Amino acid sequence: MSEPAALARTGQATSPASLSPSRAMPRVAIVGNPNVGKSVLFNRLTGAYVTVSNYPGTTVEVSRGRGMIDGLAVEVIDTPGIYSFQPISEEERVARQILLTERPDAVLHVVDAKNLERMLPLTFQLVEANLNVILVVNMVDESRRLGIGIDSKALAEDLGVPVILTVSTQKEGLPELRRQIHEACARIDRNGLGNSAHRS
Ligand SMILES: Nc1nc2c(ncn2[C@@H]2O[C@H](COP(=O)(O)OP(=O)(O)O)[C@@H](O)[C@H]2O)c(=O)[nH]1
Ligand SMILES: [Mg+2]
Repeated sequence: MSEPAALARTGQATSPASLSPSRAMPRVAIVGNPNVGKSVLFNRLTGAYVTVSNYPGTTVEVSRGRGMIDGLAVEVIDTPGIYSFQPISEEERVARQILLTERPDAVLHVVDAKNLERMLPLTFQLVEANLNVILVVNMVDESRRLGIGIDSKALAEDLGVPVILTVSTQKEGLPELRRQIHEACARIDRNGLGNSAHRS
């Protein structure tokens, strides 16, 4: 088989398969615990042009794809599942590497609505790392069934980041999430020095 990582790094903007790591395109990273719906969301946000490759020097697989978010072409990265931003496992090291070296314009922290409290410490860690976090509270179909109510407005105020309730499998909440991603990516100065200051 051909080497997808090499393809992804050719940087030829004309080739649909080339998802160059340059800043030419806004970048959106999906992070969170295993089994919260990251890959379902990744598939919802990306189209046919997806590459899966081992992160350099590791056996950890990372998927990258291109998505059109309300008319804006973005690169979307599905990062390996992590429990903490302090790296213990190889997956956590790779996820941290991606977030710190690729400085995504938006970081979608996907959490399971049924276990929200247990997952919020990671949200705090990501915010502390100065990342442009959007909290995606997924699987609200299941939390509803359990009678768990989630006040996304209050949560957004407490955290200081946008909070979107979703059922990724049914596309519920995705129009609002797209709006938030578009806003996060559109406000980045493409000609400037990147996005390091957007949480100041
Ligand atoms: N009920 C429900 N199941 C979901 C939702 N999102 C994802 N899932 C399911 O949760 C499982 C894990 O999803 P996946 O995207 O592989 O999680 P990942 O490990 O975070 O990438 C799969 O069986 C999905 O179909 C959701 O919003 N509601
Ligand atoms: Mg996955």
